[in-house]
Amino acid sequence: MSSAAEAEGGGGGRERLFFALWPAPALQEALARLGRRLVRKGGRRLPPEAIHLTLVFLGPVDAARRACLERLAGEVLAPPFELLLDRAGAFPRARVVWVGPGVTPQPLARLEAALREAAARCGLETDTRPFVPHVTLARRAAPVPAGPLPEPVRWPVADFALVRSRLRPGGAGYEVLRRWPLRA
Ligand code: 3AM
Repeated sequence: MSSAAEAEGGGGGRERLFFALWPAPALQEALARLGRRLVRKGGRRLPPEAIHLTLVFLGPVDAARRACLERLAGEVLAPPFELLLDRAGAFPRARVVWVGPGVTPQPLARLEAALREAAARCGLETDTRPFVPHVTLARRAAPVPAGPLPEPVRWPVADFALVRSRLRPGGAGYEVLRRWPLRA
C-alpha cells in the first residue's frame, strides 16, 4: 500500500470517515479565538476551518459501507437543539485541550447513539469508550485546568455531517462530504 493510500484511509479505496457536528464559519472563528485565549503558547491550535465536534469516528470505510452509512444517516430522528459550550477541559494523555457542554443535551445523546447503531448495522466497529462530547481546540498542548468558561459559547445545532479526514504532515485535513438536517 502506498503511503498516500494509507493517508486516505487504509488503502483498497477506503476513506477515513467520521460523523460530526460542523459549526458555521463564524462559530468556527469564535472557537478559534477562544482556543487562542485558552492555549497562549505551545501546542498546535486547530485552524478555524478544522474545528468540529466528533460524533462517531468510523475509521477506514469502503464504498459499499459508505453507501450504507449514508442511507441509515438519512433515517436518523433527533430534533435540532442548542449546545452550550460552557466548560474547558483537557485529555492530558492525548495532550488535547477542548471545550464542551457541562450537560449533554438529550438530542445530542440520541444522535450519537443512533449514528453508532448505524455504524454497527453497516458492519463497522466503533469506539467502545463512553461518548464525551468535546470540541478539540489544540493538540500537543499543556493541559488547561478543567472548569467553567467565563463566556460560554452557544451553538444552535440544526444538522450533522459525514466528514472525510486526510492525514497530512501539518495535521488532518477535513472535508465535509454530506450533511443531514436534524428532524424529530
Ligand atoms: O474530535 P477529536 O479531535 O477529539 O482524534 C480524532 C478526532 O478527534 C479522532 O476522530 C476525530 C476526527 O478525526 N480519532 C482518530 N482516530 C481515532 C480512532 N482510531 C479517533 N477516534 C477514535 N478512534
